[in-house]
Amino acid sequence: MISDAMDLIKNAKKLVIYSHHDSDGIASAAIAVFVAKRLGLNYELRIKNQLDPLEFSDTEDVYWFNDMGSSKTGEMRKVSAVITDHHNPAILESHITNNGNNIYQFNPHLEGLDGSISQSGSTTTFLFSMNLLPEVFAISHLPVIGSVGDLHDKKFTRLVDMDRQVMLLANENGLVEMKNDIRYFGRSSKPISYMIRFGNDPKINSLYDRPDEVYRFFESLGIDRRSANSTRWVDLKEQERENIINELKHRLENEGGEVARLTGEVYEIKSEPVTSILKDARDFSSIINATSRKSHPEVGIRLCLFERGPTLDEAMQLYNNHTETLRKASKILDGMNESVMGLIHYYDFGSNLENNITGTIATRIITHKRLPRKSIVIVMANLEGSKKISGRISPLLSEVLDLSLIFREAAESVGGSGGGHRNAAGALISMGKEKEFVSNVNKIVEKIITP
Ligand SMILES: [Mn+2]
Repeated sequence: MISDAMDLIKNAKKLVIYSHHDSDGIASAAIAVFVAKRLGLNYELRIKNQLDPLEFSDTEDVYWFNDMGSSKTGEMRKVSAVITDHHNPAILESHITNNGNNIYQFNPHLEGLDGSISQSGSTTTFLFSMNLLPEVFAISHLPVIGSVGDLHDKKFTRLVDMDRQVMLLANENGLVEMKNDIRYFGRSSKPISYMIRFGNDPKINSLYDRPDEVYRFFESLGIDRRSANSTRWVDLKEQERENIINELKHRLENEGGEVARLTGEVYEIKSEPVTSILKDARDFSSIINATSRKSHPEVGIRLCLFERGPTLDEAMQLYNNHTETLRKASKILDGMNESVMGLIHYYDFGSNLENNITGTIATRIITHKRLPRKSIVIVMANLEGSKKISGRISPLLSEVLDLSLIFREAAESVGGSGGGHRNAAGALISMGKEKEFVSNVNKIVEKIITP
């Protein structure tokens, strides 16, 4: 089957690469582009928030869907394609031939793995590409960037399963280095004052979003306000990092926090100098994500493929714009009333939110807002005549609920579509159907969990 899928791509008159608009999708796209270029294929690239099957039905072209596609196979007609994805598949088959389709599907769910922690989209794309082009080893750092971008290191504080296998390969190839260190975001892209202030996994109540307390904390360790605002974690000396970690652990112990989650495996890009903002894989992923959200995914892809100089300048500009967009969205959120139905907390931004960041905002709410331990967050925004919906569930609930299945059912019963992962899902429905959608989600959840 793999060789048939490979032949389909190699013999394509035109290859159309579709990839998802988040960092895992951009890392996947970079791998696919690398492969297509090296094989000398005639290709075109499209980065999408979601797929509209009408866009590619019944053409001569061959499609390669990365980090997307599996949830839409039921709607595809006469499509020749390879899917390398990790979202919950609508059709659990590796070769899909109904409705005139010829689709080869590579997806961890078909192997009995949980795609939301075991194997990212970029890991799936990479594993498939190893067969197509052995030189793809040269970019084995990209699946690591994609996997941490999808938070696959969160549950076990390190990458596991296939993501881990590929990370170890990248390590053997001298591209990625793993370290045991603090797990807060921003090791190479944010000043330590920011990193400690917004570090939330684990949350330290006496410091979290308390800037004055954070400065006092650093002063007690001999780091003044100016240095705290200008020094990044990777700039600190080993001894300084150790002191800070020990002090943070003390605080966590006193507060009854999750001490064990403070440190874990982190991943660094070996070829990046220590001064580089892209040194930490998670920081790298947040920057390529921003390029895509600001409609310039090609900049992120060029970063993935080792371009620097003006490309990096452009990426940083887009990153700053994206940060500003998120800051504004958070402000709107602060002034908004949430609606509650059962375990669901939902927020309808209407046309006050760029519809490609509903997922980002939903993640922010589930991580930063003080919600009950069993919560479902739903964020909506207008998208032309439709509602774009993103959902997230708390870790405790994802043990018992699969949000991708719930969203699919709830959306389909109002004539829309939905899917995604256990803990993070999305839907697209007609405007005006949103109340019905939320109440459908609630009904399905109540059937699974008796409140
Ligand atoms: Mn993904």
